Amino acid sequence: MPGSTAQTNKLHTFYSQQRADNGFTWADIKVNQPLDYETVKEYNLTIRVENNGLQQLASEATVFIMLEDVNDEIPLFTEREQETVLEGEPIGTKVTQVNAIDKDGTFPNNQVYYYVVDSPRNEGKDFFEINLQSGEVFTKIVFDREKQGAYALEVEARDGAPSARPNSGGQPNSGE
Ligand SMILES: [Ca+2]
Ligand SMILES: [Ca+2]
Ligand SMILES: [Ca+2]
Repeated sequence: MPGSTAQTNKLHTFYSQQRADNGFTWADIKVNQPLDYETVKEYNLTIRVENNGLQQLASEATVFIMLEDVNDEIPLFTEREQETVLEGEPIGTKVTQVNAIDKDGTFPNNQVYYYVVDSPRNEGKDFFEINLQSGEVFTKIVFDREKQGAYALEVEARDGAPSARPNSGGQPNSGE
């Protein structure tokens, strides 16, 4: 019986199917569509049984369904930014702090770790380092503006558990 909210099956997320087995009648509860923990975490279904007798009898029961979070959300950076650092500043000067958000509902699926992308295309990879947990970016060299005036640095955010997304090969989700 659909209720008035998504939690109580307003959207017909679940349906029941009658099945006869060994002289008993079973009601299988099935899903019509994939469930998403980040949208609805638990459901509350009312099941009604009726007989076909002369005198109609009915009874109702409530079934609670709790979803378990899987790691299906990717950490996403909240902004792209441009920062400046003065030439001649000592090594270890903080340049900026980047931030990524992972919308998964539970730890460690929503834990974010930060990395400097280790690719030859990443111009700034030898000149900056990033704090794994905080996303703070520090200098690794003393800059000389006369040598080069600007660097592009690519950073990556990974989450804390193997991905539940298709074709992920058991690696965490990552975003750049
Ligand atoms: Ca999800
Ligand atoms: Ca999830
Ligand atoms: Ca995640």
